[in-house]
Amino acid sequence: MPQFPPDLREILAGARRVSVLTGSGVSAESGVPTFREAQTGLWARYHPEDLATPAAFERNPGLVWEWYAWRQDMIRQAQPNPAHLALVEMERHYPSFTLITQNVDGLHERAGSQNILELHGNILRARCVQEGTIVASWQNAVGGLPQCPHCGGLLRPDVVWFGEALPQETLDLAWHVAQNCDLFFSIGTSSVVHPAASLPYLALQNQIPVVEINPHETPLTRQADYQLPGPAGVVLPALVKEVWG
Ligand code: BV8
Repeated sequence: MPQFPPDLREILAGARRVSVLTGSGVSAESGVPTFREAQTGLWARYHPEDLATPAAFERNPGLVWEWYAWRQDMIRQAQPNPAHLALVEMERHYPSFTLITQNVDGLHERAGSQNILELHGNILRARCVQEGTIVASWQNAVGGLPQCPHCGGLLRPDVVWFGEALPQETLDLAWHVAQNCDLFFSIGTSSVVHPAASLPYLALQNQIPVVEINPHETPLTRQADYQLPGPAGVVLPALVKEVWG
């Protein structure tokens, strides 16, 4: 059972408005490889930054769809883990709780979290390249690529690729809650992908306590007020138990 700094318990118990930023480390214990690890086996020769881009899709939509189909299958078989469930429990204890996620796996929603901001979209949805329609299920054209059920056009994964703008309304809301909360968590993210990675710094600039949960150091670690080393699936349930029994 991890030991927590005594004052952290008071801060958690006394907080009213909590903002949480999660990255793929939160889904690691569900068996979903983190973004940097997602390159195993078949995909070892590619970098995510080379596949998750408009240029890659333009160049070879079949290859990009193969990668996403591989990830979708994995995610459909995955279950929310104790980290996701602890965040659902935490949300119940605070009058205001916003879960800002970089993850595209939908596991926070499946776990039961309510107030979620999906900064980078959702891999289980697709979007029509021609008309922008969002679909949750689709067929492939005969021997071809995922096809829009409305216009027959090409579908793409409904995620934000490198070089693409994040959904502005969602990002604006994330900016707002990062600066207007009384406690900010950064959990399971390498803190290198922007603009998401800048959110904890906004909290720090507003003298809001920042807690990082990650088994490894990140660029945020030295500036965070608290760094709880360990897997989110162990640390978060222990934190919830420590504060709320
Ligand atoms: C944009 C969806 C502009 C797709 C993803 C400023 C500075 C530097 C660079 C930039 C900048 N501004 C923009 C950029 C460029 C770029 C960027 O940040 N590049 C990086 C690589 C340097 N950003 C962009 O391109 C963004 N767009 O800025 O557009 C613009 C504006 C207007 C008009 C046009 C354009 C878009 C970024 C979004 C990219 N899409 N995902 C898909 O999933 O296929 S990003 C992808 O990587 C993930 O979604 C995630 O957000 C991101 C980072 O991954 P992490 O979640 O952190 O995962 P990672 O594997 O890196 O780390 C896992 C962590 O978990 C580790 O720390 C590990 O220790 C920890 N861990 C492991 N196990 C556990 C654990 N933690 C807890 N418990 C465990 N058990």
